[in-house]
Amino acid sequence: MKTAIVIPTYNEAGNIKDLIEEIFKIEKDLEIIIVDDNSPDGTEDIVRNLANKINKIHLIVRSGKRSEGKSRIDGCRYALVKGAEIIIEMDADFSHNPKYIPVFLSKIRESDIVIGSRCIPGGRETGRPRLRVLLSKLANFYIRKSYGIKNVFDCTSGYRCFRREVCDKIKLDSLKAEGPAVIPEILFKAGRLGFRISEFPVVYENRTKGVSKFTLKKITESLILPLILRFRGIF
Ligand SMILES: Nc1nc2c(ncn2[C@@H]2O[C@H](COP(=O)(O)OP(=O)(O)O)[C@@H](O)[C@H]2O)c(=O)[nH]1
Ligand SMILES: [Mg+2]
Repeated sequence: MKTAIVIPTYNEAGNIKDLIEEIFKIEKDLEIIIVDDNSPDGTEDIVRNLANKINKIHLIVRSGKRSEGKSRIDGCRYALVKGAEIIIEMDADFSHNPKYIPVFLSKIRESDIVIGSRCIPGGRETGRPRLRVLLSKLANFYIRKSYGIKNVFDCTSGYRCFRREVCDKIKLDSLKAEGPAVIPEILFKAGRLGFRISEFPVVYENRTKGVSKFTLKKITESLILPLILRFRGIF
């Protein structure tokens, strides 16, 4: 396995098959790791059927407490064990257009982390309610300031690409976040370790199938985690 794409899923039955097909249309030379949190809508069965036919598709089914953050980490851990050199992280709902995959693969040659950024010229979110976009911008601003991240504008983008050394060195077991707060947590740690981080503009499109699992609890954790880490002396 050279390049792996890690996709966390929860109730993405309407999206996952189309997304996997679309990814392989764009780039054949990669493996896809789906980390499903025991979705009640049958996402798991759809992926298992595909994985039985195509050995480049891998399914991890988690049990117990649902966690988007731990799912992302489990996916990266699996990719490392399988020997992936490059790991791309993306969502299942087509917010992250697979057309950008070749751009990640080209830009990662000169970086350790490449971020698909909504917060630099040319990048943005479309189709989302204005309030959600505003909330996401404010949260990103606050998280960036509270972690003291200076050289990255979109700290909460879950559409990004790493070299395996990044996942090796940040010690995945030490990450605290349960939800998407793990995204800036990883970035902060990688920045502190001196990894080279770059961004290029992407347009996020709002999902057309399935529903968002974004909750007040997730945003609260994203806002509080930097303070907890600071309090514990982690930075
Ligand atoms: N495994 C797993 N994936 C999740 C969970 N919550 C959300 N996801 C996935 O994480 C990605 C982002 O979630 P989404 O609902 O689109 O959040 P939004 O884009 O912030 O509205 C999607 O691929 C979801 O299916 C969870 O609890 N477990
Ligand atoms: Mg989404």
